[in-house]
Amino acid sequence: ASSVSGLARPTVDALRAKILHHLEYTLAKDAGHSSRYDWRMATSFAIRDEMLKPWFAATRQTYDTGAKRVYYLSMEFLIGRLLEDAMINLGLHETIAAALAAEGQTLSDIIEDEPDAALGNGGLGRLAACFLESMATVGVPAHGYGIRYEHGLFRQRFEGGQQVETPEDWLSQPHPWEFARPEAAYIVGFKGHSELRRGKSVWVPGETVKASAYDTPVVGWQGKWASTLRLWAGLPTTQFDLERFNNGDYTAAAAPEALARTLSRVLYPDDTTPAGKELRLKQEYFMTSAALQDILRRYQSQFSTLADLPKHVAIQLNDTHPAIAGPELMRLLMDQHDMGWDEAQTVARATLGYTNHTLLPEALERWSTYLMGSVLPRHMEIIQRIDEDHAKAHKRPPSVGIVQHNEVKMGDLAFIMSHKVNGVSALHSELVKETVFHDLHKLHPDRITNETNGVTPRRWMRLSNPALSTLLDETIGEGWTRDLDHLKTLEPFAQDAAFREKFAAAKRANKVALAGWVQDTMGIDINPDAMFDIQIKRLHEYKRQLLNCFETIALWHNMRQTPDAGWTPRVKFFGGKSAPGYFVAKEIIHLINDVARTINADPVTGHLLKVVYPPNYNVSMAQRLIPAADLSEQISTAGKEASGTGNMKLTLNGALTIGTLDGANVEIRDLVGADNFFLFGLTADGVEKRRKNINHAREAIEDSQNLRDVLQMIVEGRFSPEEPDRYHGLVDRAWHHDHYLVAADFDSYWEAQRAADALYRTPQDWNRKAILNVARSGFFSSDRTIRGYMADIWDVPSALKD
Ligand code: DL6
Repeated sequence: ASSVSGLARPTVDALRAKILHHLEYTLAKDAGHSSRYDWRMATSFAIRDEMLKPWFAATRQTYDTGAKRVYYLSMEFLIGRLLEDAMINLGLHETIAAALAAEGQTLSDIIEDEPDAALGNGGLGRLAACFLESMATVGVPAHGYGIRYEHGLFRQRFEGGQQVETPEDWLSQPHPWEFARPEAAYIVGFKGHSELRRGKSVWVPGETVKASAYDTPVVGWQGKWASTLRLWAGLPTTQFDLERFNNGDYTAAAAPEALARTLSRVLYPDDTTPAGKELRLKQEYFMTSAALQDILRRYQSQFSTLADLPKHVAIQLNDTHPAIAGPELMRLLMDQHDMGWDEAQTVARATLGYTNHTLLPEALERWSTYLMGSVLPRHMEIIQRIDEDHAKAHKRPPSVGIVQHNEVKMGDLAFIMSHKVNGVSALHSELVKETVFHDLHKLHPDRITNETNGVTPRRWMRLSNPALSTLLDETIGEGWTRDLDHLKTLEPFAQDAAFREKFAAAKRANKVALAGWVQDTMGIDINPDAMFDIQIKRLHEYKRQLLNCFETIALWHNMRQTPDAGWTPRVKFFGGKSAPGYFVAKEIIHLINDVARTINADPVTGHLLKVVYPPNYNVSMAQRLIPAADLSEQISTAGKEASGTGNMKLTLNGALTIGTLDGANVEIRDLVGADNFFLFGLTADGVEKRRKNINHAREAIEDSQNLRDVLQMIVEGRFSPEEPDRYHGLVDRAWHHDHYLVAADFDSYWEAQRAADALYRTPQDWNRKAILNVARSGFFSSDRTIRGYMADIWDVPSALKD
C-alpha cells in the first residue's frame, strides 16, 4: 500500500519556474504583460500542483486499505479564500512570497485578489469548511458534498444606512481550485408518480436533471493527508433542441438548460426560516441524491455486499437540509438494488448521523405533504411507511410523528433515520433533549450525543494572526498548530511581564493594521489604543445586535454628559448580513448605521467612542477583525445560540468575552475561568421564567434610567432627524414585543461593560487574562471536534500513522 507522508518542499526557484510555466502554458500570458489576476491564477495552479501529491496519496491509500470513509453532506460550505490556506498548510508561504518577489510581485496583493467562495450563510457553513480541513489534518478519508452555487451569499452594501443586496459572482472568473469531473454525473428525478410493477414500487419521474461533479482538494496541516470537496452543478438531461432553435424559438430551445441550472444557481439566502418553496426542496434533494448515488457507486467499485455499507461508510447530515437522505438511501437500496424494506431501513440508519444546529422552531424544516408528495412522490410513500413502522415499534405520544398536520417534519425524519443525533455544544445538546426532541429522546435515550463545535487553528490563527502565531512559535514551539492543546504550556507566561508586553505588542500591531484598513476603506479615523469591541455574526434578533446598539447609545449619552469622567475609549465594530426578507433585522442594521453616523460626527465624544460597521462581512473580513479584537460580544438570549464558533475564534485570538450563558460560551467560560470572562444576563431557565411575566419589557424599561433615555432618544428621531419616526415601530416592539429579552438583560449588560472598561484601564491585568484565554482555548480546535465524531458517531480511525 502506498502511504501518505511528509512532503518534499519545492525550492523558490522551482516554484518560480512553475508559476512562469502556468502563466505561459495554462494562461497563455507573457510575464511582462500579465495582470494581477494572471499572476494569481498562475500562483494558484502552482500551489494546486503541490496539493495533488497528498491528495492522490490519500485517495490511493484509502482504496488500497479499504478504509472506512466519511461523507459530510451539507448545503453550505463557507470556505472563503483558498490560496493562502493551501500555502500555509503546505508550508510554502515564504517560498511563494520569495518566488513572486523575484518576479516583482507582492504576495499579499495576490492573496487579496482572490474572491471569497461564499457558499454558505454563517456558522453552519463555516463549520463545514473547518471540518473538511480538520478531517484532512487528522487523517480521515473524507468527502464533503454540496452544491456549486453560481451565486454564493449576496454582497451587502449600505445605501443611506440600509442593507442593499447585490448578486455575488465568484464564478465570473474561473475557479482555479476545482477540477470538473464530467464523468461523475448522475440523473436526479423530480415529480411524476410512483407505480407498482411486479409487486415493486417504481418511481417514474416527470422531470430529470443531471448533477455533474466538480472536485476541490483540501490539504491538511503539513500536507500529510487531504480530503475532497465535491460540489454538484445542474445540467439538462435532454440534448439541446436544435430544431426549435432553427425555427427561431430560442427561449424554448434553451429552457431545459435554464431549468436545470436553476438548481445550482443561488445559495438560499437565509439560515433560519424554512424556504417552504419548491426550489429549495429540489436543491436539497438534488445534492443529496447525487451524493448518495456517488457514494454507492464508489462503494460498489470496492465492495460487493450492500448490507455491509455501514462498516465502510459513515454519512453525516449537516442539519436537516439533507434529511431526505434517509428515504433516498432506502429508495436506492430497495428500488435499484433489490434490498428488502427492513434491511434497507437498518442499513440506512446505521450509516447516517444527523447534526442539529438550532433550537429555533422556525428553523427546523417542515414541508407540506402536498409539496413533498408532488416533488418526491416515491419518497413520500417511504416517509409514511417509516413513520408507521416507528409508530408500531414504539408506544409514542401523539406529539411524535414525522408526518403531522399535513406536514413532514424533517427534524423528526432525520432523528428517526439516524443512529446518532448530535448537538453542537454541551448546553445545546441538553436543550435538544429537553425541547425539540423531547419525546423522541425518551423513546431513544442513547441516540442524542454532544460534539461541541471547533474551529481550525490553521486558518483562524496561523493564517489570520501571523503576529501572535510567531510569538507562540517562539514561546512554546510550533506544535500548537497540529495539537492546539499545546497552548496550555503558555499559561505560566501570563505571569511574565516581558511576555505580556510582547503579547500586547502583537495585539496592537493587529489593531493598527485594522485601523489603517478602516481609514482606507471607510474614511473613519479610529484610535488603536481604544478598546476594540467586536460583534460579528449574522443579523438576527436572538443574537441581539440591538442590545449592543442600545448600550452604545447609552454609553455615548453618558460620555456626552461627563466627557471627563475617565471613560475607557472604545471602538464598537459590527459586521454581518441580514436575510433579505428579514424586516426586523434590516431595521436593526439601519439603526446601527444611523447611530454610527451620529456618534462618529460628534466632536465631544470623538476621542472616546466610534462605531464602525464595514459592509459585506465575510470570511476574509473576519480574518482581519478577529486578531484585532479586545472584546468579543457573545450576547445572545440564553438558550437560543446553539453553539457559536466566532466566540471560539475570538477567544483563541486573545479577546475577552462579554457574554451570556448560551451555547459554547458556557464551555468557554468554564475553561478560561469565570474571572476571565464578563458574564451577564439571564440563564436559559431564567429566560423561560421571565417570559411568563407578560410585562417583562415594560418593567425592565421602567427600572432602567439608561434604557429609558436610549428609547427616548431613538423615538425622538435623534439618529434619524430626516425621518424622526423611522424607528417608532422598533421602539414599540422594545416596549411590548421584546421576545429576546433585550430590556430584561440591559442593566446587567451595562454593568458587565463597565467592568470591562475598568479592567481595560489596567493593561497588565487585561493582558494577563487575555493570555489565559488563549492558553486555555485549545479545546476549541475543530480537530478535537472531528476526533469526537470519529469516536462517537462514525467509528473511523485516523489513517495517519503517527
Ligand atoms: O453549528 C454551527 C452553527 C452554530 O455555531 C450556531 O450557533 C448556529 O446558530 C448555527 N445554526 C445554523 C442553523 N440555522 N438554521 N437552520 O446556522 O450553526
